[in-house]
Amino acid sequence: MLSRIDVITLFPDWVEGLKSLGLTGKALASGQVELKTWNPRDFTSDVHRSVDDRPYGGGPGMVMRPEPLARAIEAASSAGSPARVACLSPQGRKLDQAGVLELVQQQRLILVCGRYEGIDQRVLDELIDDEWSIGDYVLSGGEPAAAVMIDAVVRQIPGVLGHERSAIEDSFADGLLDCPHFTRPENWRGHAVPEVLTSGDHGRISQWRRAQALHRTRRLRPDLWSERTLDSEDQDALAAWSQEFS
Ligand code: 21W
Repeated sequence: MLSRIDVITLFPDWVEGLKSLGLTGKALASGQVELKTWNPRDFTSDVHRSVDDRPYGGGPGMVMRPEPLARAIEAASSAGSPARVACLSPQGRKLDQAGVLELVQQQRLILVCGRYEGIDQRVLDELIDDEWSIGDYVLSGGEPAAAVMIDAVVRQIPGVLGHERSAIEDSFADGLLDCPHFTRPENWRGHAVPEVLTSGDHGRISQWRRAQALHRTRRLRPDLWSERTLDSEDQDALAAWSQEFS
C-alpha cells in the first residue's frame, strides 16, 4: 500500500498546495501519506540554474535538460525504499480507475512532471518506469495531471476517507455511472422527487437505482457499455425500468 509520494517539479507550490485541500489534503499534511517535492532547479550546477535548453534538430520550444532532472529523480530515489518512477506525459497510458488501483499498490511513487515541450528522451529511457496521461487535451505541464493522480490514489488508501467511500464507489468500480440523487424538499419548483425513493421499499429503491445506473451508462457512455455483460439481475432491473417508462 502506498505510503510515500515524491514529486519532481519545477513548480513545487502546485503540488504542496494539495496538503491544504480536503480530506486527501489532511492525509498528506498529517503524514499518513508522505508527500515531498524535489525541484530540478536545485540540482543545477551552472550560475543561471538553467533547467531547459533548445531542441537538437531545431524547432519551437524548449526541452528539459537531462542532468538536473536525473539528479532530482536520483535524490528522491535514494531517500528510502525502492520506488516506481512514473512520468506525467501526453504520450502516457490514459489514467482510469484500474490504473489508480495499480498505482496505489506501490509502496512508493516518484512522479516526474514535465514542462516546456517535454523531457529529454534519454531520461525517459534510463530512469522512468512508466508514463501516464490524464486525457486527450493539452495542459501546460505535468503538475495538474500529478495533482489529479495524487487525489485519485490517496483517496484509495484505507482510512483516508470515511466508511461511506467503498459503498459509494462500488458503482464506478463496477464500470457503471452513478444513479441520480435527490434531497429535500420533496417538491422543488414544481419538480417532485421520483415516487419510488419516498416509498420506503428498499427492494424497489435498489432496483430503481441499478436500472438508472445501467440506463445512464448505456445512453451516455457507450464505451463503458460495450465492455459489459448483463447478469440476470441487471436484465430484470432494466426490464422493470423500460416497463415503467414505456
Ligand atoms: C503538452 C507538453 C503538449 C508538450 C504534438 C506534437 C502531462 C499532460 C501532460 C505538454 C506538448 C497530461 C506538439 C493530459 C497533458 C503535460 C504538457 C506537445 C506540441 N503536439 N495529460 N507537438 N494532457 N502536458 N505540444 O498535456 O505535460 S500528463
